[in-house]
Amino acid sequence: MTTSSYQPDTVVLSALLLVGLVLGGSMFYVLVFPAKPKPIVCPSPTATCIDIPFGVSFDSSKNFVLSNVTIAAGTFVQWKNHDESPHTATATLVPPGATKFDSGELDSGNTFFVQLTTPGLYTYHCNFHPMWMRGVIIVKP
Ligand SMILES: [Cu+2]
Repeated sequence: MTTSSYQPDTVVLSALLLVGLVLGGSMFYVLVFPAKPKPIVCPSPTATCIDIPFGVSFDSSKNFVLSNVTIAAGTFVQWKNHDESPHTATATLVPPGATKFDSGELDSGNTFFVQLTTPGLYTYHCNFHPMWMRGVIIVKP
């Protein structure tokens, strides 16, 4: 009478362990370092760039550059903060059915972009300097 016992193959076990480590490691990486949206290529046929100029935090004669743009529906608008102070691009009015965008605090050198698909008139301002940092975006169908 013979007894057969199951002898796990150490190669298979090692391979499984390795796969587990790789999967676990990549999950860890994804959880700890979530992907940030990359700045889009700007300007391009599908993206309009708006600068937040240096000094706009204390110079009320400055504003978003350009502060009034017209774009095609489905294209992108990207803001870049060239100032030393944080600013925001925060929608104050959007067409019916559109979602209000808000960059949140945009620190020096950072960018924020939106894709606007609903035609109509959008207005936005900077939450920190709403008296003079005001912009308009017209989205054409
Ligand atoms: Cu501001």
